[in-house]
Amino acid sequence: MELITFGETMVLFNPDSTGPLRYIHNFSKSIAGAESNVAIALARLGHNVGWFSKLGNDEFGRYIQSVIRGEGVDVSRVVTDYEKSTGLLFKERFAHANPNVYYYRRYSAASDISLDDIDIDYIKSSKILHVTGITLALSEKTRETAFKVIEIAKENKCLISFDPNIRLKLWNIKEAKSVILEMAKMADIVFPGADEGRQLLDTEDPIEIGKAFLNMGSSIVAVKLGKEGCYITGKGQEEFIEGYVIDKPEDTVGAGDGFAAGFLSGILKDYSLIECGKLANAVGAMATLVKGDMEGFPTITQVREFMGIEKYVDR
Ligand code: KDG
Repeated sequence: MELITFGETMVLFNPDSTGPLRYIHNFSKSIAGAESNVAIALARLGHNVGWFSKLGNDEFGRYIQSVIRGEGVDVSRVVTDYEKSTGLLFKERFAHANPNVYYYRRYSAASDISLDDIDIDYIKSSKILHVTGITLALSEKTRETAFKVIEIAKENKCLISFDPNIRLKLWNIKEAKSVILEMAKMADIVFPGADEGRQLLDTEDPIEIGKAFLNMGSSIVAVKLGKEGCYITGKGQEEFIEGYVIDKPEDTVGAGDGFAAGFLSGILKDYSLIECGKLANAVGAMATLVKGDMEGFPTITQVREFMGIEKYVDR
C-alpha cells in the first residue's frame, strides 16, 4: 500500500431543505469521515490506499464499507463489532449561517478500536500512515491505539502524516492541545490550519506555525490557508503557494482532507514540496465545488485540467 489510514466514518444525513431538524422530513444519505475522505481522494488520484475502522454489524456499517470499497480503497482490514453500532452524523442547514453538525457517535463501534483489532503487518507494509486528531478525541482507547500504532509504524520507517483536525464537539481545547502537540512530535508531515495554529500555538502566522511544528520534530509542515492557498516549510525550503478563489463554494467540508490528499499524492510521486502544495491547493479547492464531504474530489485528469496543465479530451 502507498498509504493506510484508519478512523471513524459515519453515515451522514444531509437535510434536503434548510431549517431546524425537527421540521425536516427528507435527508440525502452519504458518508463522512476525515480519514476515509483522504483515502477516497487519493484513490481517485490513482493511488493504492487502504482505510479501516470498526463498524457496527448493521446496515449503516455495511453501507459505509461498500461506498468506500466502491471508491477503490482497500477495506479488507475493517473490523465488525457485534455489540456496538455504527456512528451517525446529521447536518442542519440554514440559509444565512454555517450548518450545524450533530454527532451520534458516542460509544460507537469505531470509538472502541484497540490494538487487537489492527493488522500490524498491514500497517508496516505502507509507505505512509495518515492519522487525524479526531481519532485522538473519540475515546481513551482510540487515543492509546493511535499512539501505539504510530510508534510501531515509525519503527518500520513508515512516514507519519498527521492532520490535527480539531473538533471541539468531541473534546475541550485544553485536552486537545496537549494531546495533539504530543502526537505532532511523532509526525513527519503535519497539516495544521491557521485557526488551529491559534488554538494550539496562540498564533495564526503561518511562518510561526511552521517553525513551531518543525521544532517539535516534523520534517514537513503544510499550513492550510483556505482561499489564500498554503504555506509549506521543511527540508530547507519554504514558500507561500497561492490558492484558488471559489466564488460560490457548494460545500467546504472535506476541503482540508482534499488538501492533505493532494499533498500526499505529490509526496508519493516524489514531487518537490512546491509542486505538492500546488496539487494540494487544487484538490482542496475542487472539493468545495460539489455538495458532500467527499463527492467533489477529482481524478488526476480533472485536477490537471483545473490547474491548467492538461486539456480534457474525453467529453
Ligand atoms: O474533515 C471532514 C470531516 O470532519 C467530516 O467528513 C466528518 O470526520 C468527520 C468528523 O468527525 O467531523
